[in-house]
Amino acid sequence: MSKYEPMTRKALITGITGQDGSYLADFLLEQGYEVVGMIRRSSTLNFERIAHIQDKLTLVPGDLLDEVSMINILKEHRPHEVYNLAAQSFVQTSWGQPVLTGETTALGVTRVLDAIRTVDPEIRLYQASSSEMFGKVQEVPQKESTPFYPRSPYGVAKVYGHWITINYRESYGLHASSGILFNHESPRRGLEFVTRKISYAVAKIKLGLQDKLALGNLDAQRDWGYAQDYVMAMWLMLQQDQPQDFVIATGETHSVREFCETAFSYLDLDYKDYVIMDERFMRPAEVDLLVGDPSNAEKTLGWKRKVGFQELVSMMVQADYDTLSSQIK
Ligand code: NAP
Ligand code: G4F
Repeated sequence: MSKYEPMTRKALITGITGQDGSYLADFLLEQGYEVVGMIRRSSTLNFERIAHIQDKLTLVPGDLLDEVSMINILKEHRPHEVYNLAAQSFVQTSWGQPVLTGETTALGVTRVLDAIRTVDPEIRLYQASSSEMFGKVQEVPQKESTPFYPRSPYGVAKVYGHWITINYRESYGLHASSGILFNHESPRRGLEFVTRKISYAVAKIKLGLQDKLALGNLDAQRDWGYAQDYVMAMWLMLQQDQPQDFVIATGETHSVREFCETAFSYLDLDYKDYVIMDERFMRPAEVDLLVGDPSNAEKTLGWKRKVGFQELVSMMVQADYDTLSSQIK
């Protein structure tokens, strides 16, 4: 552990209303941090994931598209650590909204970095890089040195965010690190991502609320971990003396078909009776196989995932089943 121990530690999280932002906020509060969350203006509140801790957070308006808002937040709240988790994070949407994805997921990182450089270059930054940068993989398993070959506007934007973080680190000496996180899921995962789409559908089918589940490519393989395990790695990176980039993964890969099999069988159903193929969910370019090598993070950070594939799937199906059951009572 580093000697870096400010008296009252304060962290700013962008993307606090998202899956990872909410788990990271839980974790940092438990560590005794004062947590500031940047939220973008919307006509309706979407605080479902942080409702249980809302009174412990300082929520401030801002947007990755607007550097002025970030400069003002940094000036007013003076965090020691910034976790940049905000992004247009859904790969499929990135083909329909490539410019917005670039503005947010790519240039948004420059705005965060530059706001830090301008206001206080001592602030430590975590940047949410992604295994989607490996795309058409050049090596199996993927590690920190594996070349990138992104296959979506989202993946391309993340490569930009990754390299601009390295560039600001090397140009200005910022303590800025990227976590190359492989897919991580939870009961708080957005309903459009395939794991939650499946777990939610399985629960609905079991309860007689849905007949079929329409999916795209069942053969894609992903290295799926549990989001709560992964946010700890983000924090560990910022506690190191030297900034560095790390792959965070389980080291195992499973197909979408296998996820279906496991999720349906958890509630004694056979996925073959319910899953149908739908062209609308196929992608213009697919990432066929992702599997990460987390050995550097395990050795250097002392990080290790706790939850495995079977436990993750069961947890997600059970959570959706419990929620839906209580709603129909
Ligand atoms: P998520 O649930 O989709 O959350 C994204 C967050 O970004 C939301 O809070 C969203 O706010 C916010 N946001 C979007 N556009 C913004 C803007 N212009 N200004 C400010 N905030 C904005 O994503 P996640 O799964 O938690 O992922 C967190 C980060 O890790 C993302 O950068 C993602 O790309 C990256 N990542 C995720 C995974 C994964 O498997 N989950 C893997 C690798 C990397 P609203 O609530 O207002 O929409
Ligand atoms: O769940 P997904 O949408 O996640 P994807 O594309 O792997 O991206 C996620 O992980 C990235 C890390 O590698 C993050 F950076 C990113 O922000 C996001 O969190 O799709 C997973 C796989 C894909 O191969 C997709 O083609 O599932 C396949 N799939 C098959 N049917 C489907 C569906 N995906 C979705 N969303 N919906 C389907 O019906």
